[in-house]
Amino acid sequence: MTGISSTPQWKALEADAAKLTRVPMRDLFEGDAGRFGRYSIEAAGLFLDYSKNKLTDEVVDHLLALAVAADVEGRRAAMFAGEAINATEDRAVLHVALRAAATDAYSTAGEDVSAAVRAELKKMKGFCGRIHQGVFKGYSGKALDTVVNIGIGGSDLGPQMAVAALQPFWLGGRRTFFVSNVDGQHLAAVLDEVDPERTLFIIASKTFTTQETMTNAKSARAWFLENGGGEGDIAKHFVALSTNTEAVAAFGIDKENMFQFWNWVGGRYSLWSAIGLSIALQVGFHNFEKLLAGARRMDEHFKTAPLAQNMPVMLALICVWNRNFIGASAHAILPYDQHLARLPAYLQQADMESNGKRVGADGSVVAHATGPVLFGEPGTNGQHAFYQLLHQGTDIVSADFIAPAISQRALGDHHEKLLSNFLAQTEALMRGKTEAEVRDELSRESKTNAEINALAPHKVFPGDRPTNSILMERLEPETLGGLIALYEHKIFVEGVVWGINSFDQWGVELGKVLAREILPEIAAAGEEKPQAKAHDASTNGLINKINAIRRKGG
Ligand code: G6Q
Repeated sequence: MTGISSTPQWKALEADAAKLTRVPMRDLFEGDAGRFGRYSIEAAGLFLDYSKNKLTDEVVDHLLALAVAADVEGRRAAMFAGEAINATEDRAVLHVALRAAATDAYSTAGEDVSAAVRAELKKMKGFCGRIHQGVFKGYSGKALDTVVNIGIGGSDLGPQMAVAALQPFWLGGRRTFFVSNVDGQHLAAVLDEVDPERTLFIIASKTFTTQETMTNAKSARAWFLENGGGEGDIAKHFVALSTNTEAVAAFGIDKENMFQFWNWVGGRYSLWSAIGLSIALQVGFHNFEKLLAGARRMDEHFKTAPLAQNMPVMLALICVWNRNFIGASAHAILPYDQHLARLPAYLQQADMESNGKRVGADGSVVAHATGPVLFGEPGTNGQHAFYQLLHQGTDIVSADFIAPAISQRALGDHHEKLLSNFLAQTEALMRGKTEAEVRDELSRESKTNAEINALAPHKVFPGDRPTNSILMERLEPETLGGLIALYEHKIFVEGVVWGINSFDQWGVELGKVLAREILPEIAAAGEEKPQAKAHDASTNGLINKINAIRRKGG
């Protein structure tokens, strides 16, 4: 589908966008009492209002026709059927199987995967039980109440986001830390906080070859051995989450202490697998099961709801509309819940690693824009930082506002204030403030004409900034599961429309290879190195500069 932009459905949307250029969104609301009802969907404990986008019924019809032209339904069926839709890696994409009902049977390449998933979940449940009851003990006989999850990318961002999001569900007395960066300061700071006798290290790596994770894992093991643990105690304090049994064994982790997953689970789609062990340990396995159940509800909805009432499909089509026809090059994720502070970072990977692609399935360069730049911060913090650009910048930035109607931690009128800000922002972004409104306001403040002329242009808000609002009753394991699955499927649908493979990530390889080449050129502290010559002038110059500093400072 590289040629989606030459289809009549695409052309119809271009014509729609041209027609709507001079129609302010506020006019679309005027005299259309049904707009909110027509442009909202409820599913899996979530409510989506997409009416604050520059949409008309005609646009929605054309977007749905585009989804049909791109064969969204066919590709969705192929994903659920376990076909190798990740063609460049020749892999199925079956994270939905990780949260399947006990009666579901998923398979790929003629092989049932559901039994293996259930067996691994059972193993995780048993392990969580033994840790929580203090049966699985550390080397000195103490219960393990602290977890350090060592992983990066997909083996870090998902569990870290979910553990933070579910803070009200943490089991008393338990702590979880996440170490990802190869910068030794990250691990060192965490090791300062933990007691070797009571700490379980989870080495989370699908491949078990990732430089950052292996470096951190080896340093953590060395620290453990230097701080009271013996070689024979490693099995009591180190477990692995991986698909690579041999590498896990070579690291010295007992096969019994390895929780496996499979190559049909993409890293950034893996928090539902063994990679979620840190979540289950921190909030209890029953809550991890609720997280899976929430995602399963969204899977069911995605699989069965007609396209026009399908939340992930509509969210994706709106993103396509804003990206390709309204000209939004960036998309903000704005959760109005402090516990969702890591959601923007998590979705940044999920979305940008999946849809930051420029080549279609047939290998040719696509003729249209694909994934936008994603960023975000929790509200209301972002309001005092980057919202200025959202309201009055020269670029259109679309945004998702996400909020629970009821806080898990009600405190005075904090939540009412939070929600009023959430609503005010989406209203302001949609309506804006016209010059006439600004002038009227300034004259009521008794400003002179000269003052009004000087100030008015600065106080105009163009409006027409597209937003989606996603509500839930409370942020809890089920709704979090549904929310994450919503975005997973949304990203998939966008990729289908854009004709790209959302499940590979070749773009991260080049830098990794070059870093391996450069590593031996970096001086150890105090070491004299020959001048670097193998690279471009900038890279050579920087290596030489760094080495000169390190030689003197060593
Ligand atoms: C995710 C990516 C990537 C991956 C990390 C860690 O989809 O593939 O972020 O998760 O590079 O990889 P390992 O789990 O193999 O260490």
